[in-house]
Amino acid sequence: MNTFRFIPLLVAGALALSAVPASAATTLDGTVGPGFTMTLTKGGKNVTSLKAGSYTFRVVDKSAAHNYVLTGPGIKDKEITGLAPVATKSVTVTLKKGTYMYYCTPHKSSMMGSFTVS
Ligand SMILES: [Cu+2]
Repeated sequence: MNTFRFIPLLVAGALALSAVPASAATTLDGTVGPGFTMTLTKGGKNVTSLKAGSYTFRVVDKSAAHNYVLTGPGIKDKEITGLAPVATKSVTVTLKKGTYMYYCTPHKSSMMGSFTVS
């Protein structure tokens, strides 16, 4: 076997792999308020199931009466947007297999949703 022909192939292969970052996060869109509603969508569709991996939650909080909290495997009641300010925030997290829930703390019984990760 000709070693000098093989080496350029290895280099080309390494470059091709490094061109695709393993940590590329998928963006999910969340909204909360101004009424007693909250959503989580991906490409305009309600999120009910996802593949495990890295996701950026981009949350638009339209009310000072609500917050947007995410909880599930590896994530314990993470507040993405808080109660006081009306704000838009992006948080990148790693989702593992299991069931996640998003909710508003003061209105958890009515303002919540869930999705599964496989
Ligand atoms: Cu609320």
